[in-house]
Amino acid sequence: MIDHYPGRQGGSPLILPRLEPVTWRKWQRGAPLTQTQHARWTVDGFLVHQELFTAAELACFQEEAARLAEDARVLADESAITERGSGALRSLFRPQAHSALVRRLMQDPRILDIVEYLLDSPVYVHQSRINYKPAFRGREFWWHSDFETWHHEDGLPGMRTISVSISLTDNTPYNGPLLLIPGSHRWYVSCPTPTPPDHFRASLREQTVGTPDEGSLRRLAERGVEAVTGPAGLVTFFDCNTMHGSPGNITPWPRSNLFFVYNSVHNTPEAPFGGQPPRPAFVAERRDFTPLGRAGTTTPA
Ligand code: 6CS
Ligand code: FE
Repeated sequence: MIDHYPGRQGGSPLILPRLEPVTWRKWQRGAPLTQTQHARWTVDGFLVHQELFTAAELACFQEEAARLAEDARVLADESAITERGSGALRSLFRPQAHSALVRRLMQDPRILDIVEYLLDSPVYVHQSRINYKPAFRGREFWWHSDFETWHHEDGLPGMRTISVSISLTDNTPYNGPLLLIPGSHRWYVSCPTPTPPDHFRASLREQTVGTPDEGSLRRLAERGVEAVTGPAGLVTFFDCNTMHGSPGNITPWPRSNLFFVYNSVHNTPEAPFGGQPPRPAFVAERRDFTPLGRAGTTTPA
């Protein structure tokens, strides 16, 4: 098993060029996104879509996220991750296991059409989560490339995966908005620290392994950093390798986002490249790669 993106083996940090295309399909008339959006995706590694959903739909998503956060059965599940110190709900992984609405939303054609176009492939959900980033208690997510983790801890071989984040609350400059580094998706930052056993138990609360060194971050951030701010309902598509993070939230207003991670069916997980056993199913799908939407079954199980 050749590892084109080595890391987690000690030594010093490395910055290597991305091997896969960013966009697997050129823009053409009839594409589900504008030529400008397609160009922005290619150059920056992310794009922010306004008004993909109606205000009524957004209200349903918000109610569902609040219902899940108050369901004792859900909170007792291993997929509910709490904040260090306060015990407030930080993330709920695989919310579709508890919600028919989330199961429908994750295969909504308004999202799928764009993802399938950019990846030029049928897709399935590798991971999903609601990051609640609660008022006063929401702690930071340090800078990282999701791909670096999904490669070393879940075994995704290549970069053919897109995250879609639906903001369920207003994302202001103050309540811990998603920060993205434009253009960073084109470079793979190899992080030397070896993967500790059962690492996800700590990393989902605070990630300290698989995070880039400050020198690499300075180089990647030469074009600056972009904060995704705007009213609830923003939909941010970002490449699996776009460097991102978010500050803590000490304001009275939560910053909750619903994420779906769509992986190409041509990029299914192998043995984790970091040498540890695979992470559990609530964090990484390893069994059912049935394509979503029109490419696969049309109704959720
Ligand atoms: O380890 C993971 O898969 C998760 N960790 C972060 C910080 N982002 C991606 C994902 O939610
Ligand atoms: Fe992330």
